Amino acid sequence: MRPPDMSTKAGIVYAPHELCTSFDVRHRIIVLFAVFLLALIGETVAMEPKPIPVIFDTDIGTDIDDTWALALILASPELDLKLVVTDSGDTMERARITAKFLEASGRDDVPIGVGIPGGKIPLPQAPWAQDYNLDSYRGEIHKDGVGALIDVIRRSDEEVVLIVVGPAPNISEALQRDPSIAGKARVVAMSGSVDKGYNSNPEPAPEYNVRASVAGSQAMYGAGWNLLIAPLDTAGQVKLKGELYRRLLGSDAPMVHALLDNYRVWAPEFRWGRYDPAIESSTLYDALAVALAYDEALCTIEDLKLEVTDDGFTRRKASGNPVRAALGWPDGGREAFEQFLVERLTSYR
Ligand SMILES: [Ca+2]
Repeated sequence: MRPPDMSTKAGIVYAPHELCTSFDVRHRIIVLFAVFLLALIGETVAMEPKPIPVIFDTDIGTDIDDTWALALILASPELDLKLVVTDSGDTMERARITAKFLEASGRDDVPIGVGIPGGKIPLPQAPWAQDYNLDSYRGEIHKDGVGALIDVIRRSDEEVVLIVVGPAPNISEALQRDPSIAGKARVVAMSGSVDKGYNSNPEPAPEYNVRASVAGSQAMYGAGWNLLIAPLDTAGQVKLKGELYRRLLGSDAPMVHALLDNYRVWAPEFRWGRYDPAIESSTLYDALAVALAYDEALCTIEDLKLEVTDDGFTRRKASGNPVRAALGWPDGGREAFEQFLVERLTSYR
């Protein structure tokens, strides 16, 4: 008498689990291997960092560098662009330029918010978008851009990064309407001039974004959130020329085409400097703020206390606001960033 759960084979007694055929064994190995592979894939996916939700607050249309910055956001898988809000001057016209550029780049799903309109500011880029009908834009257009900005921050489960590359009246208005946003967002801004001015001048200057809205900047610097600035000290040195710029000229990427078309229309209209789109870019101040939103190792960053003065300077002062500032480049850092920028833009489809 043998236990009921046992079998015999050629006179030998086997327990049921020992009766597996070679097919069963292979099957088990395949299943185990599949489970292992799935676990590996799962781990790889889990290791991929989630894109950072960002809002782009921009005075696109005046200086061309905002368009380069927007292009870098689109070409950065590290970032998830939730909203573009236009800031200062004719914000509706700026929304039209934004919409045409996003559509040309295949991203007309991105919502656009029209910011608080201000006084007359030249828009040398406007002729590029004069034939564009904003009603034809596929994505949402929010007439209250500040309200849309607040909504994105409020609804986000994660910290939102505000990339601010223009004067900041929208930001001060948003902080007034809902001061709690300062606890749910951090800011990376092209803003200020700490130890260097324009063109690497050893004397700091009232930087345009600060000077154009001193009250807005004072509110942004004083909000108590994590503020990282890309001041003229570093952002004012980014410019593409030579072989790097020629790579852009030779690119067949639709976004690069739209960018260079913009640049060619803008250059003869821009009154504050002369640039030749055939040989080099203009100074690309705003692009650095975008990249710093996901890679702070690009620059040497210092913790400072800064005061925004009524005449638009950002001066060191013991009682000033705590600000993190990208004050310098590591050795070869600027050149590496310029190369990175071109690689990102030309490989984006
Ligand atoms: Ca700008």
